[in-house]
Amino acid sequence: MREGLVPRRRFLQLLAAGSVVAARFPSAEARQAIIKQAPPELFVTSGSNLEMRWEALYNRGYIVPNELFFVRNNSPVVPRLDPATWRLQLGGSGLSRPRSFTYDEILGMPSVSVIRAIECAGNGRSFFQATHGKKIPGTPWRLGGIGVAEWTGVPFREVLDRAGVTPRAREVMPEGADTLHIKRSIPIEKAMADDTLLVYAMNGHPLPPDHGFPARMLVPGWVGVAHVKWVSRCEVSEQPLYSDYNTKRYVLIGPDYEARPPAMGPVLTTQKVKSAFELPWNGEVRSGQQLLRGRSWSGEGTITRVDVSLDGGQAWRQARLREPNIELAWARWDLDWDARPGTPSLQARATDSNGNTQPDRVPLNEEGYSYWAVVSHPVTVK
Ligand SMILES: Nc1nc2c(c(=O)[nH]1)N[C@H]1C(S)=C(S)[C@@H](COP(=O)(O)O)O[C@H]1N2
Ligand SMILES: [Mo]
Repeated sequence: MREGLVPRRRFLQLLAAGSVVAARFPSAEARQAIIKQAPPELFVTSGSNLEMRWEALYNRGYIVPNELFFVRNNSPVVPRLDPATWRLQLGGSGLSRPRSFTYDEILGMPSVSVIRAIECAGNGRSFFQATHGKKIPGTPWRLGGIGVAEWTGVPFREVLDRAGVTPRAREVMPEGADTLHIKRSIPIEKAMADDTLLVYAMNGHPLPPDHGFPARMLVPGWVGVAHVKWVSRCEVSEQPLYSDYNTKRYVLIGPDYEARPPAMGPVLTTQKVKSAFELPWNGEVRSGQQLLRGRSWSGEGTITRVDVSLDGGQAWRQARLREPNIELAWARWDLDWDARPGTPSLQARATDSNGNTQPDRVPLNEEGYSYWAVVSHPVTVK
Protein backbone atom coordinates (compact mmCIF):
# COMPACT_ATOMS: atom_id res chain seq x y z
CA MET A 1 0.00 0.00 0.00
CA ARG A 2 1.27 3.46 -0.77
CA GLU A 3 1.95 5.76 2.12
CA GLY A 4 -0.86 8.15 2.97
CA LEU A 5 -3.60 6.14 1.34
CA VAL A 6 -6.48 4.79 3.37
CA PRO A 7 -6.65 0.97 2.95
CA ARG A 8 -9.43 0.08 0.51
CA ARG A 9 -11.57 -1.81 3.00
CA ARG A 10 -11.33 1.01 5.54
CA PHE A 11 -12.16 3.48 2.77
CA LEU A 12 -15.33 1.55 1.92
CA GLN A 13 -16.31 1.52 5.60
CA LEU A 14 -15.82 5.27 5.80
CA LEU A 15 -17.77 5.73 2.59
CA ALA A 16 -20.63 3.68 4.02
CA ALA A 17 -20.53 5.79 7.19
CA GLY A 18 -20.71 8.93 5.08
CA SER A 19 -17.59 10.58 6.48
CA VAL A 20 -15.50 10.55 3.31
CA VAL A 21 -18.24 12.15 1.28
CA ALA A 22 -18.98 14.67 4.02
CA ALA A 23 -15.35 15.67 4.37
CA ARG A 24 -14.64 16.06 0.68
CA PHE A 25 -17.94 17.41 -0.59
CA PRO A 26 -19.64 19.47 2.09
CA SER A 27 -23.32 19.61 1.26
CA ALA A 28 -25.24 22.85 1.10
CA GLU A 29 -26.89 21.82 4.37
CA ALA A 30 -23.54 21.75 6.20
CA ARG A 31 -23.84 25.26 7.58
CA GLN A 32 -20.55 26.04 9.28
CA ALA A 33 -19.46 29.30 10.88
CA ILE A 34 -15.79 28.50 10.16
CA ILE A 35 -14.42 25.86 7.83
CA LYS A 36 -10.76 25.61 8.82
CA GLN A 37 -9.38 23.80 11.86
CA ALA A 38 -9.06 26.03 14.92
CA PRO A 39 -6.64 24.31 17.32
CA PRO A 40 -6.46 26.21 20.63
CA GLU A 41 -2.68 26.63 20.35
CA LEU A 42 -3.18 28.71 17.19
CA PHE A 43 -6.45 30.57 17.81
CA VAL A 44 -8.81 32.06 20.36
CA THR A 45 -12.30 31.27 19.07
CA SER A 46 -15.06 33.83 19.56
CA GLY A 47 -18.34 33.02 17.79
CA SER A 48 -17.70 33.05 14.04
CA ASN A 49 -14.27 34.67 14.53
CA LEU A 50 -10.78 33.25 15.05
CA GLU A 51 -8.13 35.42 16.69
CA MET A 52 -4.52 34.51 15.91
CA ARG A 53 -2.34 33.76 18.93
CA TRP A 54 0.76 35.94 18.67
CA GLU A 55 3.04 33.35 20.29
CA ALA A 56 2.26 31.06 17.33
CA LEU A 57 4.16 33.50 15.06
CA TYR A 58 7.41 33.14 17.01
CA ASN A 59 10.07 31.48 14.84
CA ARG A 60 7.90 31.70 11.73
CA GLY A 61 8.66 33.88 8.76
CA TYR A 62 7.24 37.15 7.53
CA ILE A 63 4.03 35.67 6.10
CA VAL A 64 1.16 34.26 8.14
CA PRO A 65 0.33 30.82 6.71
CA ASN A 66 -3.29 30.22 5.75
CA GLU A 67 -3.89 27.85 8.66
CA LEU A 68 -2.90 30.61 11.14
CA PHE A 69 -4.62 33.59 9.46
CA PHE A 70 -7.37 35.20 11.59
CA VAL A 71 -11.01 34.97 10.48
CA ARG A 72 -13.67 37.61 10.93
CA ASN A 73 -17.12 36.60 9.72
CA ASN A 74 -20.02 38.94 10.38
CA SER A 75 -22.50 36.42 8.97
CA PRO A 76 -23.18 33.19 10.87
CA VAL A 77 -22.40 30.83 7.97
CA VAL A 78 -19.52 30.64 5.48
CA PRO A 79 -21.01 30.66 1.96
CA ARG A 80 -19.90 27.70 -0.16
CA LEU A 81 -19.86 29.10 -3.70
CA ASP A 82 -19.50 27.04 -6.86
CA PRO A 83 -16.89 28.66 -9.12
CA ALA A 84 -18.73 27.26 -12.17
CA THR A 85 -21.84 29.33 -11.45
CA TRP A 86 -20.29 32.23 -9.45
CA ARG A 87 -20.34 35.61 -11.18
CA LEU A 88 -19.02 39.06 -10.32
CA GLN A 89 -21.72 41.43 -11.57
CA LEU A 90 -20.88 45.10 -12.03
CA GLY A 91 -23.42 47.86 -12.51
CA GLY A 92 -24.23 51.48 -11.71
CA SER A 93 -24.15 54.99 -13.08
CA GLY A 94 -20.33 55.05 -13.18
CA LEU A 95 -20.08 52.33 -15.85
CA SER A 96 -20.71 52.63 -19.61
CA ARG A 97 -20.53 48.85 -20.23
CA PRO A 98 -22.00 47.12 -17.15
CA ARG A 99 -21.17 43.42 -17.31
CA SER A 100 -20.35 40.32 -15.32
CA PHE A 101 -17.23 38.18 -15.09
CA THR A 102 -16.93 34.41 -14.67
CA TYR A 103 -14.26 32.77 -12.50
CA ASP A 104 -12.43 31.57 -15.63
CA GLU A 105 -12.49 35.06 -17.13
CA ILE A 106 -10.92 36.46 -13.96
CA LEU A 107 -8.25 33.73 -13.89
CA GLY A 108 -7.46 34.48 -17.54
CA MET A 109 -6.67 38.15 -16.93
CA PRO A 110 -3.16 39.54 -16.20
CA SER A 111 -2.48 38.97 -12.50
CA VAL A 112 -0.28 40.50 -9.84
CA SER A 113 0.88 39.33 -6.40
CA VAL A 114 1.42 41.64 -3.43
CA ILE A 115 2.27 41.15 0.23
CA ARG A 116 -0.14 43.15 2.37
CA ALA A 117 -1.89 43.05 5.75
CA ILE A 118 -5.57 42.72 6.45
CA GLU A 119 -6.56 43.94 9.91
CA CYS A 120 -9.96 44.18 11.61
CA ALA A 121 -11.04 47.71 12.59
CA GLY A 122 -11.88 46.28 16.01
CA ASN A 123 -8.41 44.79 16.59
CA GLY A 124 -7.37 45.83 20.13
CA ARG A 125 -10.98 46.49 21.20
CA SER A 126 -10.65 44.63 24.51
CA PHE A 127 -8.06 47.15 25.77
CA PHE A 128 -10.69 49.89 26.09
CA GLN A 129 -11.71 47.97 29.22
CA ALA A 130 -8.34 48.55 30.91
CA THR A 131 -7.92 52.18 29.82
CA HIS A 132 -11.51 53.45 29.96
CA GLY A 133 -13.14 50.92 32.30
CA LYS A 134 -15.65 50.10 29.62
CA LYS A 135 -16.48 46.64 28.29
CA ILE A 136 -17.47 47.16 24.69
CA PRO A 137 -19.78 44.68 22.98
CA GLY A 138 -18.36 42.94 19.91
CA THR A 139 -15.49 40.54 19.37
CA PRO A 140 -13.05 41.11 22.27
CA TRP A 141 -9.90 41.18 20.13
CA ARG A 142 -6.55 41.61 21.78
CA LEU A 143 -4.04 42.14 18.94
CA GLY A 144 -4.53 38.96 16.88
CA GLY A 145 -7.09 40.39 14.43
CA ILE A 146 -4.40 40.91 11.80
CA GLY A 147 -2.46 38.84 9.28
CA VAL A 148 -0.03 39.37 6.41
CA ALA A 149 -0.26 37.21 3.29
CA GLU A 150 0.78 37.17 -0.34
CA TRP A 151 -2.39 37.91 -2.30
CA THR A 152 -2.73 37.12 -5.99
CA GLY A 153 -5.43 38.49 -8.21
CA VAL A 154 -6.44 40.98 -10.84
CA PRO A 155 -5.96 44.73 -10.36
CA PHE A 156 -9.47 46.02 -9.70
CA ARG A 157 -8.71 48.87 -12.09
CA GLU A 158 -8.57 46.29 -14.90
CA VAL A 159 -12.01 44.94 -13.93
CA LEU A 160 -13.44 48.48 -13.84
CA ASP A 161 -11.83 49.39 -17.17
CA ARG A 162 -13.38 46.37 -18.86
CA ALA A 163 -16.79 47.47 -17.56
CA GLY A 164 -16.28 50.93 -19.07
CA VAL A 165 -15.70 52.97 -15.92
CA THR A 166 -16.48 56.63 -16.73
CA PRO A 167 -14.44 59.72 -15.80
CA ARG A 168 -17.35 60.76 -13.55
CA ALA A 169 -17.31 57.56 -11.45
CA ARG A 170 -16.80 58.47 -7.81
CA GLU A 171 -17.40 55.47 -5.56
CA VAL A 172 -17.20 51.70 -5.79
CA MET A 173 -19.14 49.36 -3.49
CA PRO A 174 -18.30 45.64 -3.64
CA GLU A 175 -20.86 43.31 -2.00
CA GLY A 176 -20.43 39.80 -0.54
CA ALA A 177 -22.65 36.76 -1.08
CA ASP A 178 -22.84 35.96 2.65
CA THR A 179 -26.10 36.13 4.64
CA LEU A 180 -25.63 39.79 5.57
CA HIS A 181 -24.46 40.81 2.09
CA ILE A 182 -21.66 42.91 3.57
CA LYS A 183 -21.01 45.93 1.35
CA ARG A 184 -18.71 48.84 1.96
CA SER A 185 -17.83 51.65 -0.46
CA ILE A 186 -14.38 52.97 -1.30
CA PRO A 187 -13.45 56.06 -3.35
CA ILE A 188 -12.70 55.50 -7.04
CA GLU A 189 -9.06 56.57 -6.53
CA LYS A 190 -8.53 53.74 -4.02
CA ALA A 191 -10.37 51.25 -6.24
CA MET A 192 -8.00 52.16 -9.13
CA ALA A 193 -4.76 51.93 -7.06
CA ASP A 194 -2.07 49.50 -8.29
CA ASP A 195 -2.42 47.16 -5.30
CA THR A 196 -6.22 47.15 -4.92
CA LEU A 197 -7.03 43.67 -6.18
CA LEU A 198 -9.79 41.22 -6.89
CA VAL A 199 -8.01 38.34 -5.11
CA TYR A 200 -8.35 34.64 -5.93
CA ALA A 201 -5.24 33.15 -4.33
CA MET A 202 -3.68 33.44 -0.86
CA ASN A 203 -0.09 32.37 -0.16
CA GLY A 204 -0.03 30.23 -3.27
CA HIS A 205 -3.34 28.45 -2.70
CA PRO A 206 -6.80 29.10 -4.06
CA LEU A 207 -8.52 31.47 -1.61
CA PRO A 208 -9.79 29.27 1.28
CA PRO A 209 -13.58 29.32 1.87
CA ASP A 210 -13.18 31.22 5.17
CA HIS A 211 -11.23 33.95 3.39
CA GLY A 212 -13.72 34.51 0.57
CA PHE A 213 -13.51 31.78 -2.10
CA PRO A 214 -13.78 32.23 -5.01
CA ALA A 215 -12.81 35.92 -4.82
CA ARG A 216 -12.42 38.79 -2.37
CA MET A 217 -11.32 42.43 -2.37
CA LEU A 218 -7.87 43.53 -1.18
CA VAL A 219 -7.92 47.22 -0.25
CA PRO A 220 -4.46 47.74 1.30
CA GLY A 221 -4.22 49.83 4.45
CA TRP A 222 -7.98 50.09 4.87
CA VAL A 223 -10.11 48.65 7.67
CA GLY A 224 -10.76 44.91 7.28
CA VAL A 225 -14.44 45.34 6.39
CA ALA A 226 -13.49 46.99 3.08
CA HIS A 227 -11.81 43.73 1.98
CA VAL A 228 -15.17 42.21 1.05
CA LYS A 229 -15.12 38.39 0.89
CA TRP A 230 -17.18 36.16 -1.45
CA VAL A 231 -17.59 39.28 -3.58
CA SER A 232 -20.37 38.75 -6.12
CA ARG A 233 -21.67 42.21 -7.01
CA CYS A 234 -20.21 45.68 -7.24
CA GLU A 235 -21.90 49.04 -7.73
CA VAL A 236 -19.92 51.85 -9.36
CA SER A 237 -21.56 55.23 -8.96
CA GLU A 238 -21.21 58.91 -9.77
CA GLN A 239 -22.76 59.54 -6.34
CA PRO A 240 -21.54 58.69 -2.83
CA LEU A 241 -22.66 55.18 -1.81
CA TYR A 242 -23.90 54.26 1.65
CA SER A 243 -24.62 51.05 3.51
CA ASP A 244 -24.84 50.15 7.20
CA TYR A 245 -21.10 49.54 7.04
CA ASN A 246 -20.18 53.18 6.48
CA THR A 247 -23.03 54.90 8.31
CA LYS A 248 -23.88 52.92 11.49
CA ARG A 249 -20.94 50.54 11.83
CA TYR A 250 -17.23 51.11 11.16
CA VAL A 251 -17.72 54.77 12.05
CA LEU A 252 -16.41 56.53 15.18
CA ILE A 253 -19.24 57.38 17.58
CA GLY A 254 -18.71 59.17 20.89
CA PRO A 255 -18.28 62.52 22.62
CA ASP A 256 -14.96 63.12 20.84
CA TYR A 257 -16.48 62.62 17.39
CA GLU A 258 -19.08 64.55 15.41
CA ALA A 259 -21.82 62.98 13.28
CA ARG A 260 -21.36 63.29 9.51
CA PRO A 261 -24.88 62.60 8.16
CA PRO A 262 -25.90 60.14 6.90
CA ALA A 263 -22.98 58.62 8.86
CA MET A 264 -23.20 58.66 12.66
CA GLY A 265 -19.54 59.73 12.87
CA PRO A 266 -16.28 59.91 10.93
CA VAL A 267 -16.01 56.86 8.64
CA LEU A 268 -13.04 54.56 9.28
CA THR A 269 -10.66 54.31 6.33
CA THR A 270 -6.92 53.64 6.86
CA GLN A 271 -5.65 51.73 9.89
CA LYS A 272 -3.31 53.41 12.36
CA VAL A 273 0.05 52.11 13.64
CA LYS A 274 0.16 49.23 16.15
CA SER A 275 2.63 46.74 17.69
CA ALA A 276 2.52 43.28 19.27
CA PHE A 277 4.97 40.91 20.97
CA GLU A 278 5.31 37.33 19.75
CA LEU A 279 4.57 36.10 23.26
CA PRO A 280 1.68 34.36 25.00
CA TRP A 281 -0.75 36.80 26.59
CA ASN A 282 -0.33 36.60 30.34
CA GLY A 283 1.82 33.51 29.77
CA GLU A 284 5.11 32.22 31.01
CA VAL A 285 8.55 33.06 29.67
CA ARG A 286 11.79 31.34 30.68
CA SER A 287 14.30 33.57 32.44
CA GLY A 288 17.70 34.31 30.93
CA GLN A 289 19.27 35.92 27.91
CA GLN A 290 16.98 35.78 24.87
CA LEU A 291 15.63 37.61 21.85
CA LEU A 292 12.41 39.44 22.48
CA ARG A 293 10.48 39.59 19.22
CA GLY A 294 7.53 41.48 17.87
CA ARG A 295 6.00 43.13 14.84
CA SER A 296 4.61 46.58 14.08
CA TRP A 297 2.37 47.69 11.24
CA SER A 298 0.54 50.66 9.77
CA GLY A 299 -2.17 51.20 7.18
CA GLU A 300 -0.46 54.42 6.14
CA GLY A 301 3.06 53.34 5.16
CA THR A 302 6.11 51.45 6.44
CA ILE A 303 7.44 51.22 10.00
CA THR A 304 10.37 53.57 10.62
CA ARG A 305 11.10 53.07 14.33
CA VAL A 306 10.09 50.89 17.27
CA ASP A 307 10.90 51.57 20.92
CA VAL A 308 10.43 48.95 23.61
CA SER A 309 10.08 49.27 27.38
CA LEU A 310 10.60 46.31 29.68
CA ASP A 311 9.59 48.13 32.85
CA GLY A 312 6.11 49.46 32.19
CA GLY A 313 7.16 52.57 30.30
CA GLN A 314 10.01 54.07 32.31
CA ALA A 315 13.12 53.19 30.26
CA TRP A 316 12.91 52.76 26.48
CA ARG A 317 15.29 51.06 24.05
CA GLN A 318 15.18 51.10 20.29
CA ALA A 319 14.43 47.71 18.72
CA ARG A 320 16.25 46.40 15.60
CA LEU A 321 14.01 46.39 12.53
CA ARG A 322 14.36 43.32 10.32
CA GLU A 323 13.87 43.08 6.57
CA PRO A 324 11.61 42.95 4.73
CA ASN A 325 9.70 46.05 5.81
CA ILE A 326 6.90 46.18 3.26
CA GLU A 327 4.45 49.08 3.11
CA LEU A 328 0.94 48.32 4.36
CA ALA A 329 2.19 44.94 5.62
CA TRP A 330 4.43 44.88 8.72
CA ALA A 331 7.98 44.96 10.08
CA ARG A 332 9.50 42.36 12.40
CA TRP A 333 11.81 43.61 15.14
CA ASP A 334 13.81 42.24 18.03
CA LEU A 335 15.73 43.22 21.13
CA ASP A 336 18.22 41.43 23.40
CA TRP A 337 16.50 40.69 26.69
CA ASP A 338 18.00 39.46 29.93
CA ALA A 339 14.74 38.28 31.45
CA ARG A 340 14.76 38.20 35.26
CA PRO A 341 12.11 36.32 37.26
CA GLY A 342 9.10 38.51 37.93
CA THR A 343 6.06 39.96 36.17
CA PRO A 344 7.32 42.71 33.85
CA SER A 345 4.98 44.76 31.74
CA LEU A 346 6.28 44.89 28.16
CA GLN A 347 5.43 47.81 25.88
CA ALA A 348 6.25 48.64 22.27
CA ARG A 349 5.72 51.99 20.56
CA ALA A 350 6.05 52.20 16.78
CA THR A 351 6.29 55.13 14.37
CA ASP A 352 5.33 54.92 10.68
CA SER A 353 6.58 56.70 7.57
CA ASN A 354 3.53 58.98 7.71
CA GLY A 355 4.73 60.35 11.06
CA ASN A 356 2.16 58.53 13.25
CA THR A 357 3.51 57.37 16.63
CA GLN A 358 1.44 55.17 18.91
CA PRO A 359 -0.01 57.37 21.69
CA ASP A 360 -0.42 56.42 25.37
CA ARG A 361 -4.16 56.78 25.16
CA VAL A 362 -6.88 57.01 22.50
CA PRO A 363 -10.38 58.47 22.96
CA LEU A 364 -13.23 56.02 23.50
CA ASN A 365 -15.71 55.26 20.75
CA GLU A 366 -18.89 53.27 21.22
CA GLU A 367 -17.99 50.33 19.00
CA GLY A 368 -14.38 50.14 20.19
CA TYR A 369 -12.61 50.65 16.87
CA SER A 370 -9.09 51.86 16.17
CA TYR A 371 -7.38 51.07 19.48
CA TRP A 372 -3.85 52.05 18.51
CA ALA A 373 -2.43 53.18 21.86
CA VAL A 374 0.62 51.45 23.38
CA VAL A 375 -0.46 48.17 25.03
CA SER A 376 1.03 46.71 28.22
CA HIS A 377 1.71 43.03 27.62
CA PRO A 378 1.72 41.00 30.85
CA VAL A 379 4.08 38.01 31.21
CA THR A 380 5.51 35.96 34.04
CA VAL A 381 9.25 35.28 33.84
CA LYS A 382 10.12 32.03 35.65
N1 LIG B 1 -18.67 39.32 2.72
C1 LIG B 1 -17.97 39.58 3.84
N2 LIG B 1 -16.76 40.16 3.73
C2 LIG B 1 -16.05 40.45 4.83
C3 LIG B 1 -16.54 40.17 6.12
C4 LIG B 1 -17.81 39.54 6.23
O1 LIG B 1 -18.30 39.24 7.31
N3 LIG B 1 -18.50 39.26 5.06
N4 LIG B 1 -15.81 40.54 7.23
C5 LIG B 1 -14.93 41.68 7.02
C6 LIG B 1 -14.12 42.01 8.15
S1 LIG B 1 -14.90 42.88 9.38
C7 LIG B 1 -12.78 41.71 8.20
S2 LIG B 1 -11.83 42.20 9.50
C8 LIG B 1 -12.14 40.93 7.11
C9 LIG B 1 -11.45 39.70 7.69
O2 LIG B 1 -10.85 38.93 6.69
P1 LIG B 1 -10.42 37.44 6.97
O3 LIG B 1 -11.57 36.71 7.62
O4 LIG B 1 -10.01 36.85 5.67
O5 LIG B 1 -9.25 37.49 7.93
O6 LIG B 1 -13.06 40.50 6.12
C10 LIG B 1 -14.04 41.48 5.79
N5 LIG B 1 -14.82 41.02 4.68
MO1 LIG C 1 -13.32 43.61 10.79
